[in-house]
Amino acid sequence: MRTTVGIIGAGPAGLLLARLLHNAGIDSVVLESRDRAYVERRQRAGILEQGTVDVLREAGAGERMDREGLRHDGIELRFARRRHRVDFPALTGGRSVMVYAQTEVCKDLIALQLKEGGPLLFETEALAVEGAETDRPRVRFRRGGAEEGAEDVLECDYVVGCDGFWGVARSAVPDGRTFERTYPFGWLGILADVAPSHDELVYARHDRGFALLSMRSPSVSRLYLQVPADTDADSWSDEQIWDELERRFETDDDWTLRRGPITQKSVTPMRSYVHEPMRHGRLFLAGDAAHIVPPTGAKGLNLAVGDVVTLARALAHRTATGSDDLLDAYSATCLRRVWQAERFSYDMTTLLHSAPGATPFEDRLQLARLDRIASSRAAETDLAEAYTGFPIG
Ligand code: FAS
Ligand code: PHB
Repeated sequence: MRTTVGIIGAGPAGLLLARLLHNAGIDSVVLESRDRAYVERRQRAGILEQGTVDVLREAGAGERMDREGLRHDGIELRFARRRHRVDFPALTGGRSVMVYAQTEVCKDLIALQLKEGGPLLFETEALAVEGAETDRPRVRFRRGGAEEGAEDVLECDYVVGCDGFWGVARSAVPDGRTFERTYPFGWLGILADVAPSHDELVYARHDRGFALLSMRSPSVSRLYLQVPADTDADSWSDEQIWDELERRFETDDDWTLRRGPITQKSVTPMRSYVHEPMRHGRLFLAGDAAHIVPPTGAKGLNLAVGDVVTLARALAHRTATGSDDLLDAYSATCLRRVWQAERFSYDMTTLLHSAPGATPFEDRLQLARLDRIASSRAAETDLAEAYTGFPIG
């Protein structure tokens, strides 16, 4: 098989890249190890920055998002029974975010790809990237169901690793540098068939631990609880989960948490991770294949979008002008934005989670930082600008 751009992984990074390349008249092939149903059902991110919303619209993939997505103009910070709303448009000159789940973004991009785009091969596992230093890099892969050993090769001009944190592409970048922080806690996340108890997201800092109220639609709530990293989701009964959420969202007014049937629960580990560089010869890394952020800043999906927008522009520029300038600048351009998102996600995580062994002094510092955000327009603006999204390079 032969193509211009070989893309490993049909998560949001790989699917959006294929779409942007298609719109630029550049052919690509996407290899995805899982089946379509799995990719479309995998619960992950829920918040789209303004920049991501604009990119999906421009790429012709925003129609259902605009119909079913929920535009949010703010979030609520909750601490010490206090409530403080952060008004995004007022603090950022009009920017907001969209509640539209990653599952839905992937469904929309898959439908477009299968209708208009190049080959999207599900149940096709990439085994290795070879020849990244040459001008004919290859991806060795195995089709689903192929008997042991039956391998195939995709020959390309460029290969892009959009294969997430556990993918194969990153291992084809020799002597990379990695920067990592793991956290001694994770998130117990639930989906519940009950109308959200608030019309915007609520980030709660509580002595018992962090809690987040989010949503998937006017009738489906998505909520998270900070739990020890090694927690088994099934060790929490549904009642225990609702009781604990109620405690952590407590306020001085009569706000109440609606309960309902929990349809899904899982524990997500928390990690900050960056791999430098994001390019080796004709191999490029994008999204979780190169960097991971804890979800407290709602940055994961949006960073992946920023990477592939930058890469698609560079490949289109190369095709149009023959110049490698933007390709050569790809890694540095993305890493500048990645480190801002790492910083913000780390700050939000340490601001809102109670670290095991934290001293009363550290607890007071967290409350003082939150009080500062609630009483200083400068501090609030910094959070609003970061949350609604750093500019795509
Ligand atoms: P993805 O991991 O989404 O996609 C990579 C794809 O590559 C997958 O489909 C995988 O099957 C495929 N693949 C892997 N190896 C392959 C191989 N060898 N051959 C072929 N295909 C291969 N972000 C938030 O903002 N909020 C959240 O609540 C949130 N929750 C998350 C929960 C979890 C459990 C995880 C892991 C991430 C979460 N994130 C969240 C971050 C998330 O949104 C990621 O940033 C986003 O999925 C990144 O997209 P991709 O880079 O496309 O990687
Ligand atoms: C989600 O809706 O899944 C979500 C929202 C905001 C976050 C993390 C997850 O910070």
